[in-house]
Amino acid sequence: MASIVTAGEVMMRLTPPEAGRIAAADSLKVHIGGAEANTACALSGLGHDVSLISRLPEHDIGTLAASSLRRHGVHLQHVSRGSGRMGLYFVEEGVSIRPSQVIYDRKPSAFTALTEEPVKREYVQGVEVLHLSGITPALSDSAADWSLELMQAAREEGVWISLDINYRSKLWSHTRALAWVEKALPYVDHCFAGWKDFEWLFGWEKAEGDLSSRLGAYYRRLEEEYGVRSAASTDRTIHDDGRHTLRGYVYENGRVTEGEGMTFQPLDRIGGGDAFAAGVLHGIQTHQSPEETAAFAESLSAMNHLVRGDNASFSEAEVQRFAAQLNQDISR
Ligand code: KDG
Repeated sequence: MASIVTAGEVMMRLTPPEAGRIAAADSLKVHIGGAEANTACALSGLGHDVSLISRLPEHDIGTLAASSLRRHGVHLQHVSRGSGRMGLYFVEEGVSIRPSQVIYDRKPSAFTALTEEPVKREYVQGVEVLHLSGITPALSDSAADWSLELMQAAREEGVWISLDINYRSKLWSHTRALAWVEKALPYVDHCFAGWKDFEWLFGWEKAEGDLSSRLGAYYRRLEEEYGVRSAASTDRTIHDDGRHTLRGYVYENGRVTEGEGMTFQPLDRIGGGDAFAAGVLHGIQTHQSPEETAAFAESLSAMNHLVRGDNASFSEAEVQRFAAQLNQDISR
């Protein structure tokens, strides 16, 4: 299994119980999340040796977050403690036709203070994979520079770099995001990006054909223009009965593989993309075929959707049992 490092802000999510309104809440359920931390938890469950680079507040809320990550087996030797707050976000869950609502309350966090310091070379020494997301550079100018510095250090150490573009329009403007992504991509070996990123963030003209052909055209452009040799995406269809179909796409050696797709009734969709990313990274690092990688990542993401909270960890055997069980049910 690979030694992997991820970097990002650990967040505390606060949710009114039973799909209640935030404005009328008298209690809030606590979950620990953060896109990169979520991927770290999932990778650790699969047996990888995973460390997180982050900073948590000195006070007890930081201790709570640290113990949640520790329970998932994520190593915290690069998680310092310091002044600054815990990044919070409030979620009002969507129900039926009522959309969900997210309110961020995260500045100035202990993590953004960390990004004002130089990157430590030891973060990336002796590791095989660095995984980042576009959320970190969105947090501040220093975080944007720090993320590039981290990638530069990783590149110099011969580390394989994965970036999940994870564009959050609530956190930064389209112009800032695109400028950063264009600087980052030359460092990147593997990119997670959806068709919306290509068509809306990059502003590329919509390619011809079905989604697989369209993504193929975008992935090839990513490779030609930025040297990014592998990529993956998810696409989600929401059915009238509330079930979701999640389909993964994996690009390797110039070829797009479309997953079979997985249909399920989600309990909690936050963090589903981070689990998909973990499944793809696992597939690549364990030399699975693109077909196996897509199927594995779809299953892991589906399982994450069936647990309340941003992250969950499952062993490889659990994911395989889940997929086998589903196939058996379908063929009966
Ligand atoms: O992908 C899930 C994340 O969005 C969530 O855990 C919180 O990192 C987070 C963010 O910034 O939205």
